[in-house]
Amino acid sequence: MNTFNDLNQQKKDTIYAQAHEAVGAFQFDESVVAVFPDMIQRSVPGYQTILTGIGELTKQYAQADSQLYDLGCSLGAASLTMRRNIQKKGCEIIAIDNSQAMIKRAEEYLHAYHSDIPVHLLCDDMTQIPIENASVVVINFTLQFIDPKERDELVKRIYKGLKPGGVLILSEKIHFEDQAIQQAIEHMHLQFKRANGYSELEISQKRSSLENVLISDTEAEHITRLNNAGFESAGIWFQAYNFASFLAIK
Ligand code: GEK
Repeated sequence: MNTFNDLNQQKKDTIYAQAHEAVGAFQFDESVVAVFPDMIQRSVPGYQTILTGIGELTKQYAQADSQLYDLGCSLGAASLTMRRNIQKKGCEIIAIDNSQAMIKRAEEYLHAYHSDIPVHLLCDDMTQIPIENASVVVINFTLQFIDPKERDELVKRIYKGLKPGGVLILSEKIHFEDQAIQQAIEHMHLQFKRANGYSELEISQKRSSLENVLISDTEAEHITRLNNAGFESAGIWFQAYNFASFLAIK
């Protein structure tokens, strides 16, 4: 059977391999879509483990006759793992991304596998769509791209749209208040990227392109936001360096 990676034939991310005269703000366009699985796996430590964990949490928390959301779905990796692990009847998945190029390619991935569980792919802004009758909501590395002023409201709407016992799984790049810890862990992440074949030029150009585009929060800011939204139980279930995944239970 084809895997998520085979389908994209592991096209290598070389977007920042050559010097750019001016590095523009990062965009999820055709060039990124073409190399996305390679890019995310070489840049985000623990990405595969998080996908496996999303599958396990789906087994535990998906409820019969409910909706599961994948907000900022990119190529639909989280939707695929949720779809494989749903064990209850009457579930459907709603996967949303505001990049038309991502949604187009996600459709190809999702149709390459047979399943009776419907996945509705929508090209839309995740801050604008209704969330209702939800048992599992996944935001895998996307809240960090949402305007910080809109984050509290979005998490509140997710809380309201969840059924009792439903969960939000939120994965994010985080930063640390303590500067020594921040430096040490950031260094480890840079080493991870170097070990995965990224050059100094690629690392520095990518960093410039993400400035003011990816705005991270601290662990405490995330937990406070989740608690303020109404989640009494919220904590980290996985962390690799400065990448963490939170579980919040309604
Ligand atoms: C994965 N979850 O592989 N509304 C909808 N989508 C958005 C918005 C928005 N307002 N802003 C950004 N995006 C995926 C990985 S990638 C993470 C998610 C990364 C989308 C954007 O188009 C992109 O596809 C995705 O969020 C972020 O599990 O590249 O680091």
